[in-house]
Amino acid sequence: MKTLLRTLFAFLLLNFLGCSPQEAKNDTSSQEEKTWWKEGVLYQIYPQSFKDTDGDGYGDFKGVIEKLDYLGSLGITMVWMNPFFESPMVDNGYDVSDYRAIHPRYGSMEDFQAMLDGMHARGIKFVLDVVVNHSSDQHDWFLQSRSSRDNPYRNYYHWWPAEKGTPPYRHSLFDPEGAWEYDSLTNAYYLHTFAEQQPDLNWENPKVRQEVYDIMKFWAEKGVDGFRMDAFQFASKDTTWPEFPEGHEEDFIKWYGMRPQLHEYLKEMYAEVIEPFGVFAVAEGAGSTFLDAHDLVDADRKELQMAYHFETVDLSRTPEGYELEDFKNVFSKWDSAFAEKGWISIFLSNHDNSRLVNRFANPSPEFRTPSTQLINTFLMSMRGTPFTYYGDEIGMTNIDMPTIEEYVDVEALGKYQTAKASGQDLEEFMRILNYSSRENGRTPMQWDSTPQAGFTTGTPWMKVNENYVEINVAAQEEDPNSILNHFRKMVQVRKENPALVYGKYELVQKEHPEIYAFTRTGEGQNLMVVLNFSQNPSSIELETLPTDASVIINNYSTLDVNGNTLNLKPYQALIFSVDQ
Ligand code: TEU
Repeated sequence: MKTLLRTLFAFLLLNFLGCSPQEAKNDTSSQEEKTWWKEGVLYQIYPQSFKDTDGDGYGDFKGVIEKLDYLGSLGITMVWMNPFFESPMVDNGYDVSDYRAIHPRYGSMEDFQAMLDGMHARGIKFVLDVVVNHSSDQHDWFLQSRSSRDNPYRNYYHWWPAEKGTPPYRHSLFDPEGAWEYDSLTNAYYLHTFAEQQPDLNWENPKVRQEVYDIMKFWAEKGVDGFRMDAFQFASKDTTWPEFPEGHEEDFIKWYGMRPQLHEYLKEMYAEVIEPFGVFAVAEGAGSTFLDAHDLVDADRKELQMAYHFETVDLSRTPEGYELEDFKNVFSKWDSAFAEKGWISIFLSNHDNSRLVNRFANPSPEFRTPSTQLINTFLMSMRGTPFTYYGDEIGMTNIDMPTIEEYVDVEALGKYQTAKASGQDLEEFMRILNYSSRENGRTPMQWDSTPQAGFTTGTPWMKVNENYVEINVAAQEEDPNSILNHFRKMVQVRKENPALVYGKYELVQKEHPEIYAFTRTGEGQNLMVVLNFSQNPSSIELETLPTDASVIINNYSTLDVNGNTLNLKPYQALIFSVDQ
């Protein structure tokens, strides 16, 4: 039902924009400027889980330095690293207490510089996570702000004096008690969209905005190439403080985020930082309409360069999984909307989600390899910059955490409290949490089959997945047909075939229940991508069939063509040139 409503909504919007999805797709004449961030492949590193070199159980910069050649060998061209700044770590670093200092667990500023230089030497650009919708409650700005009502930093945050009564209820994404927190020190409430230790910065205050630009300049001067703007849709909010309407948690952004001022702030940021430093910026979130998304990223807007939407990950939040039809619809719809103008990223997993394999592929031992290869083929074949998450290049899977006591994530704990307070079936809640929690995506990188997967010599901050003996980088290096080596091939294929970056996307046999087939045409190429999303063999009739000579990628060693029919093995993934 939800999907149906969304599809209807998107359809109405496209009409509102003056084009049907079909027209939008066909009109691809004037793509905007070609650039490195469109042509690149981004790899996301969750630093505390990547590689530990000092035995404290947390990944560090020296660990990334040790793995620079590995990163180079993947062929990726950008790294986005989750926050590593000074922080009390209530939300694993998304609660920053000093934006110019590095948390000691990751190393020093010299280590950071060495890591950055090492990436640059390998042609890899660096994208910094900028967490400025909120700071930590331990940031000096907040300590000052809460100290007295007339402190110069008071207006850096949103305060509600208690003599006005209780503030109108506002939903918080992490706190079951809502987004206003009472602080007895000045007898007032402060606003926090996320955890109570993450007070929202007041973007209406020009001083706050200048502080943010100065922080971005500080890092741009060190050589970072791009910024990922965390939770940025919430930076501009409705400060007439209306009551939060019940039942609207899901369209929270529509109610309280993405106010028109957001665009003014972004234009200001573009003029102050993005343009002068020649860096790029990607927003987490794309608003709630295509129009919003275009306003954020179209080149002539001079705001951001890219955005990512959540509709893909929203498809698969329960163990019941997703329907291929919905998957095709989401991607086709977004592609249509951006065929002419603007640019988006393509992502299927990140640190806020469970593992790619469990959500969009098939984790069973029999099918894990071909199905992960298939989903990575898909990721690298769409228009939009592919974002891949550490560990997905080897098919790391979810862990099993059936009881709440094992969880450390602030979001999981908050959701559990909400479920309990509202009398939900906790057994069912845990079944879904075990499948969907963010903890699944944060387990240590599985490097080899030595203890703790070669991640640390100490006790890892988060348990290593038991399957590391089987699923690890070292084992897959040895096997030319591994998920890892297929990933490498796909990165090369994307780099060598500009049609996969810029070409027009057209769905083929939309209604096929098992196969997702589409063409990518342009840049002098005419490519066909055929993916059997089923664990059973399937077939498709095509006008042009692949031959050994025209195949660009195949995750099996065989090709089965019979007359006009292409027969595919379970999770077989093919790309071939239609011209040859
Ligand atoms: O997430 C922002 C956000 O909108 C969250 O609701 C996110 O979708 C949710 O955590 C999914 O489980 C960003 C970061 O990516 C996240 O890790 C942080 O916890 C959050 O901001 C607060 O900084």
